[in-house]
Amino acid sequence: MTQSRKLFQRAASKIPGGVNSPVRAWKAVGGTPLFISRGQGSYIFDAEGRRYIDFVGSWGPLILGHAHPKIVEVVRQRAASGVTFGAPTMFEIELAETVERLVPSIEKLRLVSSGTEATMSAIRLARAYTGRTKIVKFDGCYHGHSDGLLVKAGSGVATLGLPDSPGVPAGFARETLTSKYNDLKLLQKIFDRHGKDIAAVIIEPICGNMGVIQPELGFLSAIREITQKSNSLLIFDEVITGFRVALGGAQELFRVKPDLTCLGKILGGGLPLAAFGGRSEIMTLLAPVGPVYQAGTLSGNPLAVAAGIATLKLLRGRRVYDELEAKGDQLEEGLATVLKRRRIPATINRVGSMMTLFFGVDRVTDPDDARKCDQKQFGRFFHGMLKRGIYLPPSPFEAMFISLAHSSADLEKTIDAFDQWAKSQHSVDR
Ligand code: KE4
Repeated sequence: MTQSRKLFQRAASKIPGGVNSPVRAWKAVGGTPLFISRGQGSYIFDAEGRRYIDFVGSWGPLILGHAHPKIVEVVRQRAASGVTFGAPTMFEIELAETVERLVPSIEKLRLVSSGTEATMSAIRLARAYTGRTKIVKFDGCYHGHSDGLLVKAGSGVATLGLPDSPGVPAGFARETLTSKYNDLKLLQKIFDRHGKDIAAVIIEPICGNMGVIQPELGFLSAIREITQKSNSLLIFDEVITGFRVALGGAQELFRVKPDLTCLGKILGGGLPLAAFGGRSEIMTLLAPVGPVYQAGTLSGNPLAVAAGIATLKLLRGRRVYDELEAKGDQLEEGLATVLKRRRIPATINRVGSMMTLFFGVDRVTDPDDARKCDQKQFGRFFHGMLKRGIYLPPSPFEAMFISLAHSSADLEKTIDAFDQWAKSQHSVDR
């Protein structure tokens, strides 16, 4: 029995499902999840010491790869002077000033410890600012697990096939209206009906939680107009896309300015850090200035902030996003060539260094398309690649992430492993 299997059994006796986050249990692909002992650059090592090229990157934070020497150094240094004080530190100011420079729509921000906290708090703020209660989200988008947002969520919930989660009071779900990604007509209908009660629309500007789904041309700017017209706020959940698809996130790429933005993952360089921010007149409603309560023991934690500052500094390096685009292009090109050569029906959606391969479908522009993908084939793909030393997200509804640590040779090895798996498929099919 492998070490991971032994550890998984032990874990399951103390931790529900043996994991601290559902998607890690591999329910969507079957098998026993690997227990990871360490990471280095583009690699992770399992409990037996086996090495894999890692395309999960802890679900997005590790754009620099694992154990980047500069990140390890600043965290080590900062830890030696104390890990948390529950009091303001100058480091939080430095990070806030950096983020506000990189994401101009953010005039003020508040640091929290998870993306869930960031979106939950941004929604409370939007409701307080507008005096309205309804929120619009999009089927397939996932914004963390706060009650009001677990309504047709994507990510773990979609992977587990639970359109809503038990335990969410009906009253909460009633306040959340669900629209469809890339469907402006439906959104307009929702606003025609409820416009005056809608506090905010929250959206992943590039969906990463149904696999990668790009907004169609004009979709985001049209939402901006619709919300402006109805005096509702627009919240961009850039927990994945922030600093991933551009230094200024998806709002820089698509030139659409939201009222509030949620950030996370890369912001903390892999440590627990997230943020929500936006227009000053909205943010100053937050306690202790205004009446909207929001708090957190470890918010702005010095270690996480140190890692975040160091990460953003490295991402401001020359041509970083050209490099990430080139890596993404190399991998997409290589996989697409294999799909063609081996005549495997599939489509690839990619934005920069985030990408998803959907089997059995030739176009994915919304979650309904995504759900039609061949999930069984994805499971075979996942395990076939794992066997060949490639560690992919264990769900067809997640994004693969490429980091600056992935070398061209890593990507060629990945393409080659894919070709070998694809060839083996035909012998199986025959
Ligand atoms: P956290 O609470 O997990 O830090 O962030 C929630 C969140 C918010 N917004 C977006 C767009 C997100 O993608 C997430 C979390 N993403 C998932 C996977 N896509 C994290 C992995 C997990 O749940 O274990």
